[in-house]
Amino acid sequence: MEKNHSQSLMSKYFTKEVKNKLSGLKTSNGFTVLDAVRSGMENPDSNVGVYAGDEESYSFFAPLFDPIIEEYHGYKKGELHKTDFDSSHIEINNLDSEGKYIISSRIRVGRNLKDFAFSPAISKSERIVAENKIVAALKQFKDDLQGRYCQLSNMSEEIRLQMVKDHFLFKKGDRFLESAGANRDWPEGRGIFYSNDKKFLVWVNEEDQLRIISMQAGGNIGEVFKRLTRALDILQKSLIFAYSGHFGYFSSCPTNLGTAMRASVHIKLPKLGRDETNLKTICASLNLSLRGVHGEHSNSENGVFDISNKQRLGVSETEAVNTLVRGVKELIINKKIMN
Ligand code: ADP
Ligand code: DAR
Repeated sequence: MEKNHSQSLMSKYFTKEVKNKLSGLKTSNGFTVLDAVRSGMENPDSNVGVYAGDEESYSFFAPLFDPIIEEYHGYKKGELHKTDFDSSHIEINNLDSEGKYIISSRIRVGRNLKDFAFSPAISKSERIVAENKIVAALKQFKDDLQGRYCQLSNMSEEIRLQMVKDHFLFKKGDRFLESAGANRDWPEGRGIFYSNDKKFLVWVNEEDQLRIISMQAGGNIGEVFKRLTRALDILQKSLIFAYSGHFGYFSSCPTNLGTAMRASVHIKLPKLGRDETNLKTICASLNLSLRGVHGEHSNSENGVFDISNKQRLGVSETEAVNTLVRGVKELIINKKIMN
């Protein structure tokens, strides 16, 4: 296979030796290493470039996945993942009590059902079984978490586009997911649950089988975290998630292993935002990711950016949130935003 001259972690670690070692291996879902690297091969601008088709992918193709995971998360073989949902450990609850900088706060986790193939390898029938199991579990939500589930196949294009515009619904699978095979049978078996106040959402069968999301206007990340924790406590009473002591919660993309948590703020960076390269460097120094207002691979609008924790594996949930808390504190309280 020709090296595709990209800067992705896949192109760095999918050497001829690794390819020869792993070719011919197939997981119980029929997933091969060429399936795992297809997205990065077809999209040379990928940052990572690999996806797992199932839990087995991470062990069958460890010579490829392990160095990518170590470089992305700084997490080594033999390490044990840690969990902490104790909200009292969050260092600052409201990151912007005066409402000067932060438009909205969101925390999401990814989850996949134990013994199910992930989005790149799951069959249409298995995806629908997963959807039905998840929708049944969503019916448990009461009070502020109570809401409704809408299948994408029954949603008008107008409503779908509006929900994407309002940052609630996932976009139609991007080209990275398309190449990975995650968009097969679109939109069958996919949908969104949202609470009546739209502060709690669950995406079903996007990149992972569940994306469990808590979000609200303003900077009160502590409230967002507590709502998410309550919802997870309810869901895991009836769903068993793919998990291991080393990898934490399994995800189709290795960047989302472990806590599978991305805590983000939409924040106004009027001056810093003028030099996005410099801003990206500042964020990287704070172990933060910089995205546009419509998520990954989108642009900022009117000086508003999506800033979030980069590392998800080898940190606990509260440590992931505190990375965001400290980063935002650095940006706001040290007045970097104003200079
Ligand atoms: P994910 O967070 O699930 O990895 P994306 O980065 O693509 O996926 O973001 C998904 C959607 O969530 C996008 O529409 C994005 O605008 C929205 N979003 C992310 N963070 C926030 C936030 N802090 N406030 C409001 N919307 C957000
Ligand atoms: N765009 C792919 C995936 C990177 C991480 N984002 C996810 N999983 N949504 C890339 O390799 O750049």
